[in-house]
Amino acid sequence: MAAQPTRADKFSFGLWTVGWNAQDQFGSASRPWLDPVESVHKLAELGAAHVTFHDDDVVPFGSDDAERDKILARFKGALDETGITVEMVTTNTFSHPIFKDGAFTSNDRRVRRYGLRKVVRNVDLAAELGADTFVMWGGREGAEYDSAKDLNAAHDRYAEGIDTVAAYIKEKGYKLRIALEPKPNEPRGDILLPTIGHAIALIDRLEHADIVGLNPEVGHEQMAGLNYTQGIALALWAGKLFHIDLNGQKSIKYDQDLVFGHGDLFSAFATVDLLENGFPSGGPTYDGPRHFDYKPSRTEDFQGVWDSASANMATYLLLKERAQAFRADPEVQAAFEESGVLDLAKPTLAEGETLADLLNDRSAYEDLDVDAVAERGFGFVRLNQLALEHALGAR
Ligand code: ASC
Ligand code: MN
Ligand code: MN
Ligand code: MN
Repeated sequence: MAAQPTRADKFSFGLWTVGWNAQDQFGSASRPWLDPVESVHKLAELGAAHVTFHDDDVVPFGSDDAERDKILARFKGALDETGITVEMVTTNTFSHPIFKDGAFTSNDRRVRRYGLRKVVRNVDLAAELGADTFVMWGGREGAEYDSAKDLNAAHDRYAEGIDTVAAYIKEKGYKLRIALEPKPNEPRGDILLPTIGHAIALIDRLEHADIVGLNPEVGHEQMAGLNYTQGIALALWAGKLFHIDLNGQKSIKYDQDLVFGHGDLFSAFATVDLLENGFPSGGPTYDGPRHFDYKPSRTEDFQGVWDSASANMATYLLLKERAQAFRADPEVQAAFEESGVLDLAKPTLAEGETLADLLNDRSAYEDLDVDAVAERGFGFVRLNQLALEHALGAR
């Protein structure tokens, strides 16, 4: 049995996750619309600390100002009653047909200007609700055909859009930071900024890069065949891991948005190990919310929806307990030592040593017995088996 989640665990859910009515490409909704106010109450009861949402998840697209104010007042009431806070807000720039060719990178300038207005309006709401992070998932920023986009101009417009919003955040004095969410494809044939690495490359060229980072999603990286833990490690190293979207995915296929751990479980263990325990030799750590972006499967009724919400938290807590036992095991520490895992933190050149010194060090090259050094076994398989036995609760 997993421990009961508490607010201290910082679990967070998108309202679009539990609220998804399960309409997909091939079939109509299998569940009725779920009132966000009900979701806030239910998630509070289950042990979550925060919720997140797209503007349209709470206020239907096209609502006038009076209607919007009324809906938001009721929503804030639910937050006050439960103590649930909004830690992240994001903008839906993908559902309405106006965004069929993207928002910031649509070939139609009217759409780009409209998209920017929709995003900025939502930045004000995010700040008003006290959120720390403003996510941008550019799901429609892309193309099906290589001839359809001037890709140089598209990256210019993407950067222009992000920088314009970042400048606005600074000008207003909001504490918000922007987090870009990469995804390789779906709903577009190919999406711009398909991976964590691509997004970091663009961020590095922004004028306001200091407040722009990442919100990597487990399944999105795995759809590209990539290792999620390695990806968020790069983001941490670069000081850009602002937020995370946890879920499950089974290999390279459509975006499954399964419960966390219901995809590649051993990879999820590595992710929790990094998030909870940090790198083996120290370094930057992640302190933000543990945010789930999953979809309760279309087969589920509301009981299944709430069971799946709890399953995300239970799995996370079980893996956390297992990962802590893994690191605390003296055998594991010895195996780290033996495998050179801890040695990697040592700079290759000694303190004060220059490349010229290295070039003069005959023991490093001319006199090195390369065959003898090559004989070393690293013991990674044994180390991995220790991790697996801890993950399975066998140790
Ligand atoms: C987001 C986000 C996603 C998408 C998706 C919409 O804001 O993080 O991955 O929207 O959940 O269905
Ligand atoms: Mn997804
Ligand atoms: Mn996501
Ligand atoms: Mn998603």
